[in-house]
Amino acid sequence: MKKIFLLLFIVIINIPVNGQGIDSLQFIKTIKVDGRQGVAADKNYYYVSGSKSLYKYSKDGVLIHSNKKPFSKLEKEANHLGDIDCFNGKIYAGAEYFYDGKASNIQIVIYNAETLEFDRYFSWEPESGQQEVCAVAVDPENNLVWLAADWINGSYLYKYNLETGEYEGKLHIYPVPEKQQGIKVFENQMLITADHGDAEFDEPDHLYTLTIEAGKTSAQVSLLKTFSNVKRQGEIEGLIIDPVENNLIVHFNRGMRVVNGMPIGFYPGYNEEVHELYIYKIVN
Ligand SMILES: [Ca+2]
Ligand SMILES: [Ca+2]
Repeated sequence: MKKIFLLLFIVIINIPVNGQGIDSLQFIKTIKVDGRQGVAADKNYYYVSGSKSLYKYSKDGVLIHSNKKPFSKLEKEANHLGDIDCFNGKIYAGAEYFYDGKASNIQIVIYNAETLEFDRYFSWEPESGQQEVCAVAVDPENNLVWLAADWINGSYLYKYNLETGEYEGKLHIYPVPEKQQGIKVFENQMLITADHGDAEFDEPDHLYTLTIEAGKTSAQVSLLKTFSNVKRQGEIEGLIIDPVENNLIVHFNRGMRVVNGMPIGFYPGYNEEVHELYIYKIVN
């Protein structure tokens, strides 16, 4: 009897909790936006990042405000923004100076969500081994800001103190989603978008998840969603959870042919790249 009880106990504590916050997603609508990199949200607004711009939208898609010079007040030169997050009236962005296939000046740049103006920044720790930045996610529960890297080596997520900006270590993730583009902390999960579906062959992109556990140096990644039903396969980018509506919002680009990372024109029926937010209801 004792043995059976022990066995049962082991089985129960080993049930994987990956994806526990999201059982399924119901598509609601899309909203067309400017900016091809990422998305954030607060109570009243959506925020979208372009490579060199920030936009603020009402939740029905009306442009409220933009900042077309997000690097003008930086101490350390940057020329690229990735996916963004929003916390406590601030927009957190991963920025870098990208030139000739190499990134430098990796930094977490913090903007005022009301004005989209520069507020302050945290510099990256080069000893971490991080070689570029594609996304940032705020994790108030663990007092962290997480950085993701996709281009050279996506094996780790990097942790910085939310208050001081001090580097606090990295999390080894496996198997590694290829071409990571966005991250978001939701409950005790880290959600990761990966642009590894090749639009040339109509392949879908994916959403992954892992469980954040304090003190663990590694985490197993699980598939959460395959985006088969988008208007046209393209590039998945950043993501966010709407804190009021409990919606998942995923940013996609479509229409531009991108081969080996280089734009080479448009697919039939397109004369510009379309940037959209896909909005899904989270069903627990
Ligand atoms: Ca985001
Ligand atoms: Ca893709």
